[in-house]
Amino acid sequence: MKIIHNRLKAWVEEMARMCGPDKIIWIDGSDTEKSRLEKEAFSTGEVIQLDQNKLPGCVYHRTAINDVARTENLTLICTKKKEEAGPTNNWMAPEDAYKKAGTYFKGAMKGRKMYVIPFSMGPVGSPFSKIGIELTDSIYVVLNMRIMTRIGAPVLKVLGADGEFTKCLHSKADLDINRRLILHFPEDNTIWSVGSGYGGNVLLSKKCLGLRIASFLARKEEWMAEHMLILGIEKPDGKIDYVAAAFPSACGKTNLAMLIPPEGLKSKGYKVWTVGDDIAWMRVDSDGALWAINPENGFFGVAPGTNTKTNPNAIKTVGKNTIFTNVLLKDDKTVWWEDGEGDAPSGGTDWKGNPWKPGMKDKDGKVITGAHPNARFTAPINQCPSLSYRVEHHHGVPISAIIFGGRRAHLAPLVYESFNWQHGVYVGASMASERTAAQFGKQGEVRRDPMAMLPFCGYHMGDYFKHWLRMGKIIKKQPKIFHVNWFKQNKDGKFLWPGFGENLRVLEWIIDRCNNKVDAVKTPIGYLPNPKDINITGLDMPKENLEELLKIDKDEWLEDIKNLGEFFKKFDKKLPKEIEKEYTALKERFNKQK
Ligand code: OXD
Ligand code: MN
Repeated sequence: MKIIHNRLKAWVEEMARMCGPDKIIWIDGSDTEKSRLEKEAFSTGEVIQLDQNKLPGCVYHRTAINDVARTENLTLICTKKKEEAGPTNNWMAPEDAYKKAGTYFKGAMKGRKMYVIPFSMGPVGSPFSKIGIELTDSIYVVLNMRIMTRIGAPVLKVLGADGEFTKCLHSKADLDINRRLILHFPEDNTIWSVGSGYGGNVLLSKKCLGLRIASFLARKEEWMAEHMLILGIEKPDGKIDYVAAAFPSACGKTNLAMLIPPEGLKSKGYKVWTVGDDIAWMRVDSDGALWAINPENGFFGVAPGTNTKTNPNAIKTVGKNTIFTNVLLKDDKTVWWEDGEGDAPSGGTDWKGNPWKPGMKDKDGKVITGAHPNARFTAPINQCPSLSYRVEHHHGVPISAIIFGGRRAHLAPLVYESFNWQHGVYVGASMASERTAAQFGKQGEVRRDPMAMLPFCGYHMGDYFKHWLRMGKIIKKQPKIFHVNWFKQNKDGKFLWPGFGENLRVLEWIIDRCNNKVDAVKTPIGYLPNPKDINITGLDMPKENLEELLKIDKDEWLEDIKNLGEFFKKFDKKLPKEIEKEYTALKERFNKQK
């Protein structure tokens, strides 16, 4: 490949001098290149080929045992001023960070190849898109980036001789957790990741560029980079409304993004179209509306828990051309994971590479799972049966509603609508989720996670709230803002709402509100549905559940508001006065209530 971009060439050479690879290989994105890389990875065992009849184009990979999830404590924002990163990010001065990581990168690629991956976030050449170049010593990373982004020669062509790009450097180095760092230099448009091989730390397009660097650029350039899925809801009359929804990790975003309408709604003609499951980049277009693209081109989804009941479209999506990471490898060279398809196989090799049988226990009597709870599939978006026809559209889709959500056993009702944009920003800022058994920490503990961006905002969250408020002034046709909670429980700890495909019934109300089709009840927290307006026909759910789901408990809310107040104190003077105002107003609305 002839490289005409001198700045790019010089940067690659400089990084190569530091990392010392034996060879530099420019990735063109072709199929021949893919076969060559796979063959090499099969020969070293980095990647294992699966049964090509049952799982055509699929491969398997195991990460190191201590390298199975994002490491937030080793993830840093490196801005000149500490204040710019804010109280919710880890920070290091750029000079110190480059120096420290530089010692880990030094010679780290000796005996290895350095792959240069040009990638586009968003459709190639779209005015919504950004270009990144990732340098890596991992074939696994190259194969993943092929699926997760649009890569290779067409991207370099758009970049031209002088285009802007995010400089992304990755090396597995020695996979030593004590020499692992995920560094973001937003002021330099640069990411350095060293010492890890886990997707969220090393597919630098995803959380690193897609959210942390992008959120920083978005503030500067007046757009929004959000941790949101995007889906289209087609009504029987053929009109499609698009929504963008933010949920903290482990709240079922991928399932919602690929939702299949329940039979009753499907037969009426409802359809759901998937645009994205994790990241939305949104801009105000010339019509004054907010338009969103999915900057990614694939899914990096959690495998355990994914089955034909929870997410049939995901199961269809991962049937070919998919990379499975840290799941159970069956003896017949297919894969399985807990709460997946069918019963556990009689045996196989677990995610650690050990022989496995169902029911095996460790020395403390704990069941050994075949797949790691954070095992993943990497699958091309165009294999999703519910794929929206607009994914390659350069301006994406117009957003009618923004939805925030969390996992709350009590407190938050099934759904409510904010009074206006400013109140909606407050609702997003007050988002929280309770820890599940799958997460580290005390179960049931409330974790505040504004807009689901706490681990992903590349700058001070107080300034981020300000940016949201400012965007409200720029967007002429503002989407309405909602909050949902699929996880409310009764006194016996049973879920009140069936969830999954049935969530479309709630989305239906949301879309009706956006199109001024239904009234709502004004409450201290926002507008709630009249119970009759949530369509529950054909749903096997006691009627009282809906009442319970729409109930607001004043004491619970006042308690939660206190907890939120403590959280907001973190932002000190940077908490916008508009958010403070909304906080006080909510308290007053409750206190005025008899
Ligand atoms: C993810 C996450 O992996 O949000 O998408 O943690
Ligand atoms: Mn995510």
